[in-house]
Amino acid sequence: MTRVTSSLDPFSPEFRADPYAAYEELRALGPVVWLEQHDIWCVHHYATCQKVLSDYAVFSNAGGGGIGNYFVEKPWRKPSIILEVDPPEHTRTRSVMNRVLSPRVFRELRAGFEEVAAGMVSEALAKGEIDGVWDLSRRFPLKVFPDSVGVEDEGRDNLLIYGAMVFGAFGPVGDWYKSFMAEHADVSDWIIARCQRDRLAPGGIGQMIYEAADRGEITDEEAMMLVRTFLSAGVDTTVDSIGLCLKALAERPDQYALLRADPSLARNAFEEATRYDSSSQSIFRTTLCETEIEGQKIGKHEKVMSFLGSAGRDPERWEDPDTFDITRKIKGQIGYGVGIHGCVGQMFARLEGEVLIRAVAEQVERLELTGTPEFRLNPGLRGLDKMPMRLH
Ligand code: OVM
Repeated sequence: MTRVTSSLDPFSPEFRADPYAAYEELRALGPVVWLEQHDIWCVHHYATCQKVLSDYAVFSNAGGGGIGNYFVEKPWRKPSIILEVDPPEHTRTRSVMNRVLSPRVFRELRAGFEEVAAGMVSEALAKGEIDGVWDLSRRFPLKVFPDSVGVEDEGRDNLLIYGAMVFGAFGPVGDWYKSFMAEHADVSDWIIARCQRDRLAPGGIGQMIYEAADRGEITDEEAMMLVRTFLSAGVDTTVDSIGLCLKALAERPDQYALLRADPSLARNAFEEATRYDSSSQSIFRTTLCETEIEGQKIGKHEKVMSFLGSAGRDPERWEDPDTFDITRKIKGQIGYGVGIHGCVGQMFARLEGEVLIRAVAEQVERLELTGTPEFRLNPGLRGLDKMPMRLH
């Protein structure tokens, strides 16, 4: 069987301007496509994404979460000990994280999050004319997330810069990325310093990771690395998800009216936004051996890009996939990934998203976009840089 190839480049400005048109094109080509611009495979249907992401014995994470292939090239930083490892190593670190991120922790965090969200939304409302990114979707996670982990106040912008480095490294290393890394070389040091035991506030989630080290479940070095995971993947992701949810709501006044009438729809609205326009559009696996997907032979140590963003729009799985419907029965969306590597912080993200969106719904009569939202150009995440809006 000859392989199906495409010249689409998922990292190009054109693709990123409208990924959903490109996904439709890819889905029409068949279940597995070779992207000749990058010499990688991709899958873009719900069923094949699910299959690839669930089969960790063949589709490994040890080759790196981005396009870089750690089986042939050196990683830009020490690989993550949870994202970029396979079982059995993964099982141990993941269970430490799962135990720390318990339902009880989120129950305890909720009231504080609600208070912060209410305050930020009322300040934004008083301003009237806002940047939805700066005043809401960036401001809220950048406060509550480091507060919860136990990272000090000073210099928190470094979290956004580091997130941009980490997710930027998921894409091909181009000029933008090289200059960005050179400009921010010291940010990694800032982050690693904040991952140390004595820098993390008592009672926070960071300290809870070190308590697992005290119990002998992991080493101190591993605890440091797991805190690094929080500071790598915990901020930009939620900033972008909340921003995209606000954008979807602002673009669909009918949907916002439903939410305004019943703010308890906030959690479902955020879940639907994660299907409709996830901040994580793609994630990579690397084959450990020769294999086959839907009849397509794939060699050993090849990269496979799973388009989560396309899985969310697959008409074989979703009715009216291109319609943003906050009342949709949304079980099973894979915007957080799926399988053993499915986002470990997803309950954190859902809590942040629900609480902020709900606070908006409770206070704001109507959202009005006053300019075109601008996307930022990070290869690993989809999100906004600017969203001029008026709150009524
Ligand atoms: C990590 C990490 C970094 C980026 C993304 C991610 C999607 C994890 O450091 O563990 O998960």
